[in-house]
Amino acid sequence: MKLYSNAASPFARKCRIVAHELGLKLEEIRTLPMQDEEFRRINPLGKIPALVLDDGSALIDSPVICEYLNSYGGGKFFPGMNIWRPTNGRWKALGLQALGDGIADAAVAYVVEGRQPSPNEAMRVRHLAAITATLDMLERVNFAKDPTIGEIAVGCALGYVEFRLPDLDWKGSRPKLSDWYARLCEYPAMKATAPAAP
Ligand SMILES: N[C@@H](CCC(=O)N[C@@H](CS)C(=O)NCC(=O)O)C(=O)O
Repeated sequence: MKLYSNAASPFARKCRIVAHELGLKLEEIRTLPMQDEEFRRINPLGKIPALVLDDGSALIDSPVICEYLNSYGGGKFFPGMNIWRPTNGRWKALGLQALGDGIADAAVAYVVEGRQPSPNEAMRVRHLAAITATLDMLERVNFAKDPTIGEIAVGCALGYVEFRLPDLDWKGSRPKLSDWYARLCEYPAMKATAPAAP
């Protein structure tokens, strides 16, 4: 299996963590999607990550890829259904994944906008508001002891914020979240996939 990714992407990192935890070998193909029009032959949306399977078919979007890798490797990152308690099991994990991915989406958009010749500051303020309000919400979350895809997505989003928005002091006013994140960062899969310049 080939994973189109780069070392900075919080979305690709989710896939790399799931693969690492399940002992799955991924051939990583590094790309800068904004400068690689050829890559649209694999993902017409032009976004990483994309996973190309051995039969040549491609999966896109990190939630889909992570769920595929989880099934393929017999993992437990996507808990079972529990229709009676949406704050438990699968729905909690998927809800947390949406929050983590949402922070990552806003943070990537914030960074990309900041690199424009004339950044739209109103848009950047809006992205920042999404990030800080979601961090406030996460301060009130009880995370699972055994990380699910939700904890992985939140961890990758926080890692990206730390890497690309180092001046955002999010830890001081969110002690519970920052302690939990520090513990999560001790996992070998987190250490092996720390973000770096692409
Ligand atoms: N929903 C997608 C988001 C992927 C995404 O936004 N990837 C960024 C890199 S971190 C990208 O490829 N951006 C290129 C572009 O938007 O043209 C996922 O979860 O995989």
